[in-house]
Amino acid sequence: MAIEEKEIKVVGMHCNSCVNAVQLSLTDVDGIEDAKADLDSGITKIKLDSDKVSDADIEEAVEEAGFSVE
Ligand SMILES: [Cu+2]
Repeated sequence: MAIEEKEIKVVGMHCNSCVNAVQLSLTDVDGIEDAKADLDSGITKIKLDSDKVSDADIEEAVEEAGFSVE
């Protein structure tokens, strides 16, 4: 277990439903404990277990919600 905080930039969010969709999709990933996305900046803070979650997992979850990582 290696809990870590990571920051990514999500592109394409335009309202609070988008923010929720991104956050839900991320916290759905096994090993991601928390995700907080900021609507204006796109900056998304993720608390994760780096033994379980790779950058590719994060990108995949964001893309599943319909957005992309910059
Ligand atoms: Cu929206």
